[in-house]
Amino acid sequence: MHDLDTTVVAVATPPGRGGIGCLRLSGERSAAIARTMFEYGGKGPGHGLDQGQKPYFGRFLDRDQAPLDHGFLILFDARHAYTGEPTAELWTHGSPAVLQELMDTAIEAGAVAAGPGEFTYRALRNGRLDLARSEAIRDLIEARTRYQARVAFEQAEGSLSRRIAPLTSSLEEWIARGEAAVEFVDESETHLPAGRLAAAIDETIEQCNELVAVFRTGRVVRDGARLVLVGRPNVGKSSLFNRLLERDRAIVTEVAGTTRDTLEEDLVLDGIPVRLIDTAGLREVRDAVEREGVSRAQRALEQADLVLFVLDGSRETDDLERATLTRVEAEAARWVAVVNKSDLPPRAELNGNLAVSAKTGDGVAELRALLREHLIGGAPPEHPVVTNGRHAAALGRARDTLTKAATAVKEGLSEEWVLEDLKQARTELAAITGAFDVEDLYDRIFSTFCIGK
Ligand SMILES: Nc1nc2c(ncn2[C@@H]2O[C@H](COP(=O)(O)OP(=O)(O)OP(=O)(O)O)[C@@H](O)[C@H]2O)c(=O)[nH]1
Ligand SMILES: [Mg+2]
Repeated sequence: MHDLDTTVVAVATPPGRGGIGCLRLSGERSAAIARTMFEYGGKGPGHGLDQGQKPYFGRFLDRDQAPLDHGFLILFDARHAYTGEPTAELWTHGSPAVLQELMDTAIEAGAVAAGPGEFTYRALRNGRLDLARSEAIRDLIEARTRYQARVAFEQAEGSLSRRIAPLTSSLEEWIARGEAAVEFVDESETHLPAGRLAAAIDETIEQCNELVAVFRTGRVVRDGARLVLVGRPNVGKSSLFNRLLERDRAIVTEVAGTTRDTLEEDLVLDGIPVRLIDTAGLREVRDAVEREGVSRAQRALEQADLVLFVLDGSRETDDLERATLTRVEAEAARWVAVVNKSDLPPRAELNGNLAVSAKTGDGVAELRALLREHLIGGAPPEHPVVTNGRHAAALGRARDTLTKAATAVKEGLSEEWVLEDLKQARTELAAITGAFDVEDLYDRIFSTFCIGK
């Protein structure tokens, strides 16, 4: 991959049949190759076409120059193309046979089959996108919900890159000053003003911290969350599971201990993909099956992004329930309680918890809102700009290195020391947007793209 001198070709539309399919070429020879495969106005291949980004309607020709399909050819010059190099798009009918034949024809004419993400990689190398924005394009393609798509789109438009840029440029400036200070060590006016440097570092640390904190919810937006229903037997976990899924998935009976295994289903909660997990009621076990069920529930509890602790409002709280709560408090990363069976006369204290009825559906809309709030904060004030673990990890490392630098400044250590840390922090931040040429990083990232993008 990554020989930029070639002209690459790929089918950009997904595999399978559809109304329309698109074959895309990028590279210096893309127009020349596309012209040999296209006949416009019955005047022979390539006649009368210019690079004007307008669609020409005509016939696509196969390897033997026989007409195979009709459709549109669009030629883009480098300035107007996604990849920043001459591009041709062939819009055919969405027939895998036609697309395959045209792909082979293009290859015979000198194009090379594109690897995953190769078009976006070219866009990056030609300065059309930075790395964070390229990754956002991948996230946009992979988005399962409108909310995810919107967050990814904002990042593709540069929402994260705009936050990183001032941090890197402030570091650059201090690095330049630091280098001057080291170089002209005898000239006192080049010494770094420790107070201002310390303030600048602290400010950058704070910004990194803010962005790392965003990732706590940002991660959930991009990758989804594990939401686990936990509680003592018979409180209505499976009933709530079914209610949230809006279908009759789990077995519900009046017998305590109905659910024995964990059950997992996907659910979209106001745009956030959620893996919803029903578990066996936590209790003293009587046999091996129950023991396994309870230990699976326990594991699910530990791995949850959020635990929904279900109580039964129609029964007095007892020791078992208190023991279950203690367990949830100790082991769940985050949890929220809900009191079920609000349609029955209440016996237990609500203690400010939300009351719902899995039976009638009362309070379930409020429950959804509550869960969303616990997963990604309240009504979306601003979309999270950090949703990608790679970015969060780099920000965390930059912050840690800057913390070292701040200590060095405060302890009056030599400028060389501070400089090393500043440079390392800059490298970490720059790797987010790919401002440095890091081939192996590119390889890792672009291999996760689909072909044709
Ligand atoms: N009145 C009323 N009954 C409910 C409600 N939710 C559940 N139930 C009943 O409570 C009993 C237990 O419900 P399940 O959903 O099986 O409870 P569970 O917590 O999954 O129980 P285990 O799987 O045994 O741990 C059933 O008889 C349900 O019909 C509710 O909101 N109101
Ligand atoms: Mg159950």
